[in-house]
Amino acid sequence: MEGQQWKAFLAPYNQAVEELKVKLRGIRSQYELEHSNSPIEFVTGRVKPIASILDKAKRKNIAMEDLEEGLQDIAGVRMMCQFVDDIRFVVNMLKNRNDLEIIEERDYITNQKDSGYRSYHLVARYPVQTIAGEKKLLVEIQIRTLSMNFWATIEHSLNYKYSGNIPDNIKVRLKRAAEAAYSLDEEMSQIRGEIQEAQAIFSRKTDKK
Ligand code: 0O2
Repeated sequence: MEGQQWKAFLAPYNQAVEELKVKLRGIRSQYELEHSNSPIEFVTGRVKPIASILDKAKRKNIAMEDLEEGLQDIAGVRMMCQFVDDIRFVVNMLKNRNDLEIIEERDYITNQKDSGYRSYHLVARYPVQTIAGEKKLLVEIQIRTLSMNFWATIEHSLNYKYSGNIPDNIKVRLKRAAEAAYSLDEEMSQIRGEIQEAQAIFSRKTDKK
């Protein structure tokens, strides 16, 4: 594909990511309006860079004409939660939306990856309206706690730095860090009630200012 063709190919994916960021951030604002604790802490999104699309297509043996169906994460949205239990809640909320059709789920929380990676992945079909009509695209939504996100972000950059071959001594550290991240989630879940009460008081206070 040439530069202009890539631009045209990626445009609806950009639109999907931008739309979903607004819509999913809206959930948090609605909770804030009602003064209740939001199950979502923050939302990010990105369109996969062309170089990563090409790398992944090569690695998975996907032909260029099959990219739309073969690569499920060209459009990616990430939703961060404070507590592990919020993830299940957010997943159900997404399943009940009528602007998304969930077609696949990957639970890397129950089934942690060997690397130590934990996160809940949903693949959805999402319709964008273009001047040529409606286009249904695949988007990947990753839902994780702040602690899972911290670990994954760092591991991702180390993987990049070492081109996928992280030295063994660092791998061991990362495994330990993954266990620590897991414990952090466990500990926070134990005092969830306390934390949420404190946050509710704090948000009422800052509202008055
Ligand atoms: P990026 O830069 O995040 O876009 P595969 O890529 O073969 O492992 P598949 O079938 O595409 O997997 O789907 P999966 O596993 O649901 O999603 C892959 C994405 O999940 C990755 O995207 C990462 O975002 C995240 N992920 C999966 N495993 C790991 C891991 O061990 N560590 C980290 N940090 N992230 C992980 P990409 O394409 O790798 O890159």
